[in-house]
Amino acid sequence: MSNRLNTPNDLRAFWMPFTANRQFKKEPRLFVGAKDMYYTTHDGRQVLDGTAGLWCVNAGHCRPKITEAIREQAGELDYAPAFQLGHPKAFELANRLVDIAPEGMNHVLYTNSGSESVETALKVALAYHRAKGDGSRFRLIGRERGYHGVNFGGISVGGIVSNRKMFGTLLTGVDHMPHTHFPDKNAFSRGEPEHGGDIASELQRIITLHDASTIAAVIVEPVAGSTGVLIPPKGYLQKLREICTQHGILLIFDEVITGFGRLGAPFAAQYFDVKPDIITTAKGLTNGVIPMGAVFVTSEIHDTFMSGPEHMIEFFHGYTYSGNPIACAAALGTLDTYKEEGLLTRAADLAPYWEEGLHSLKDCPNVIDVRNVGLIGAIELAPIAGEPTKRAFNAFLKAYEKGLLIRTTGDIIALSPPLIAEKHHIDELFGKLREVLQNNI
Ligand code: PXG
Repeated sequence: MSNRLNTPNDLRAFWMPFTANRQFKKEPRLFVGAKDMYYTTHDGRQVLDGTAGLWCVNAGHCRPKITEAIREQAGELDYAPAFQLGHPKAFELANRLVDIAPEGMNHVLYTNSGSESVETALKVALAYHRAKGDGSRFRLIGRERGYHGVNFGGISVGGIVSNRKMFGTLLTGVDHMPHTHFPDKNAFSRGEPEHGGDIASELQRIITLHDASTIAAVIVEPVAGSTGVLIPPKGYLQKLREICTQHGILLIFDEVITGFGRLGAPFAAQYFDVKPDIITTAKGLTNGVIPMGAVFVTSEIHDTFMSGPEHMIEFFHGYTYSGNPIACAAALGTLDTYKEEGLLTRAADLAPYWEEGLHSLKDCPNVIDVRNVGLIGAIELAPIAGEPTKRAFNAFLKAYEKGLLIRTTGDIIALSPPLIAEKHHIDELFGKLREVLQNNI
C-alpha cells in the first residue's frame, strides 16, 4: 500500500521551517500571488507586505526586470559547472557587486543562502590566518542574541538560545560578546541609541582571556535583525573595529539583512562608516526571488590565498550552485532595478517619515519600546504573564486578518517593508498596526 498522502492539498507532508506546524495546519495562511507592495492570499485578500517577505524582497514583488531575466536565462544557459568552469554572468555580477561594495572589498564568493554565506566567511577567516602562517588563530567570537543562520558554524557563533540548545556541542573554540540591548536606558530611541557603546570593550576582555594569537575573527550583524532589531549604540561598531585591528583579528559584518539598501546605503558598513574585512550577504541580492548569497572579502584576504603552484586549487570550498546562471541573472536584474529606481539609497529619504509613523504607536497598550534605523522598525510588547511570545504572535495573526504582514520574534514586532514603499503604504501599515495593538491582544 502506498504511504503517500493522496489529497493534493494535504498539508501534512511538508514539515515547515521555523513554524508552529500544528497551529498553521489548523488555520493555514497561503499566499498565491504578489505584486509590488502586496500579497494575494488563497482566499483572495490583499495583504500589505510590511516585512519584504523575510527581509529580502527589497524591490517589491514580481518586478519585470527580474522575472524577465530569469525567464531568458532559463532558456539560454540553465546550468554551468561551478568548479574549474565558468559563465559570463558570474563574472559580470561580481564586478557589479564590487562596484557598490565598500571600497577595497574587491572579491566575491557565491553561496545559496545567508547561512552558507556565514559558513563561507568563517572558513575564509580560519583559512586566511593559516595561509599567512598564523594557524593558531582558530577561535571565532560571536555575540549573544546574534543570528547567523542555521548551519553549525552559524549557530555556534550565534546567540539565540532556542536555535542552539537542541544541537549538541556545536563548534569548539567559540566565545560570545554580550548583546547591546539596554531597554532601561535606551527605550524609545530613534536611530543609534545613546547608551551602551562601551560594551564593545567586552571584546577586549575576551581577547585578554584567550590571547589574541588564538582568535581568527569576530562576527556581528551591524543591526541585529532576527533577535528583534537591536541597533548598535553610538560608537559601538567603531570600537569593535579598533579592537580587531589592534589585535590582527578579522571583523565580519553579517549583512544578510542590512545589505542592499535596508538602511539607506548599499551596505551597513557604509551607513555606519565602519569597514569590516568580510561581508556576508544573501536575501536582497536577488530580491529574494532565487536563493543566492555573496561573501565580499578585501584584496588583502584574497591575495593571501593566491600563492603556491598555479594549477592548484587555492581554497577548498564551494557549492554545486555557486554562481548558478539563473541566480546570477536574477541578481543582475535586481541590481538593474535597484539602480534605475535609486533603491539602494531610497530608505534614507523615507527614514524620517518612517520614524515618525513608527513612534506614533508608542501610546498603544503594552508597548514597552519602539526603535528604528533606516527602513527597519521594532515594537517591543510586554509579554502576557506566563505566556511569553503569545502577545506578539496574536498581533501577527490579527494583522494578517486585517491585511498586513508583520514578523514577530519573542514579543517583538519587526518591520522592514520593501524599499519601494510610498508614504501612503507607510500610513496604511501603521494605521492597521494601531488597530491591531489597540484591541487587547
Ligand atoms: N545571517 C543573518 C544576519 C540573517 O538575518 C541569515 C544569516 C541566514 O540566512 P538564510 O538565507 O540561510 O535564512 C539570516 C536570515 C526574521 C528572519 O524574521 C530572519 C532571517 C531569516 C528568516 C527570518 O527575522 N535571517
